[in-house]
Amino acid sequence: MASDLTPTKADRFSFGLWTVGWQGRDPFGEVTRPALDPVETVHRLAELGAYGVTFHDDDLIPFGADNTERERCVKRFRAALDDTGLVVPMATTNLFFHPVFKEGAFTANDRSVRRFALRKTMRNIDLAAELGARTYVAWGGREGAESDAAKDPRAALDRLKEAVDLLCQYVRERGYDLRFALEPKPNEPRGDILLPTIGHALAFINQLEYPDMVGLNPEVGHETMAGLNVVHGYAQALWAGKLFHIDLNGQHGLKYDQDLRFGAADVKSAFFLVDLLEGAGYDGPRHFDFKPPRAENVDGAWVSAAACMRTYLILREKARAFRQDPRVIDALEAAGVGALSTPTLAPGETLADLVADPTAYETFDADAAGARAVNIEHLDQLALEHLLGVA
Ligand SMILES: [Mn+2]
Repeated sequence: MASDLTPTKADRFSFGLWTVGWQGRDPFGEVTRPALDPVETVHRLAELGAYGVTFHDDDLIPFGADNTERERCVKRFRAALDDTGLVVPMATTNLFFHPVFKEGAFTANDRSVRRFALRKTMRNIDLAAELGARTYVAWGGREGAESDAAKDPRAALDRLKEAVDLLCQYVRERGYDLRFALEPKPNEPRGDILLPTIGHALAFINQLEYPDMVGLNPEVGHETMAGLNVVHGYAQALWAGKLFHIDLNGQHGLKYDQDLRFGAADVKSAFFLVDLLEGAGYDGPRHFDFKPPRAENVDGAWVSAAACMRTYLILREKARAFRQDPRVIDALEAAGVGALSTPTLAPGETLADLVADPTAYETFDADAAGARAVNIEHLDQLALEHLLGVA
């Protein structure tokens, strides 16, 4: 079992430059760690067994850099990728840090800011495509408001749709093999953010000009911050064919965005999430969007990154063992879990047949059905015991 807990490129683990590179600045304190050179990050991630690295434009190229500086940054980064074999599966735009985005980016009331945000994004899409990325994430951290008087949400959604439609058009015209993944989040840094949950984002996609090009990048912590069931959210994105990319991390309930390492908070939910992803054959990157706690030094940050991958692999082992355990197979049968996959109408049966079927209603014994055993607790306890290592 030990060898299976060593990450390899086949496991498709990826990290953002901004994760291990987070210096620990928070609203109450200065940085606690030095800046990391992206080249060093690429080498360290490769040594730890990751297969991919992702970035915001500003993680790699300082905001406002001239073309010479830009070329230099990209050249060094590309050389590190070539040296290590690491790939860039995804890239994204920083549309939140600079004060220009303080009132929004694609949905700023100021039209010139919206135009700047679009151009900044297109510029990084060019680089993403050049580096082979297949997914472009859009997290609208500043696309929101603290005042319902100061932002017309319907106009904001119009402008957000306009932006995504234009970016899709750009990708099509350039011939890039790139899809967009929207990342929902309910709040922080704005008081309230547009597209706060997976469900809101799925509904938004239906209104777009090129809905096939747009899916989701759900994040464990963000759904938890909204008080929602993470596994259900990811499952609905899968069901809709929209799970283009994932952000794995940890979050204790409805608090500020904690960005803990994967599995550090709700480990049972993490277990069932890995079970879902592996069982559904999700073949995209296992991308970690977390922040090593501010109290850690640089070495501690790398311990935190390695632990994200190790925990995923442990949970993958646990999920496999759970699914293969004969007691679990019996318990699933006893709980009728598989029966839900049988359609409610019989093969060839019509709506009229259902309406005419007395056993479905007239003679159906609802009281007896109400008294049946559902056997959920035994099954759930088996999952917990697998997770606790006593199964
Ligand atoms: Mn994220």
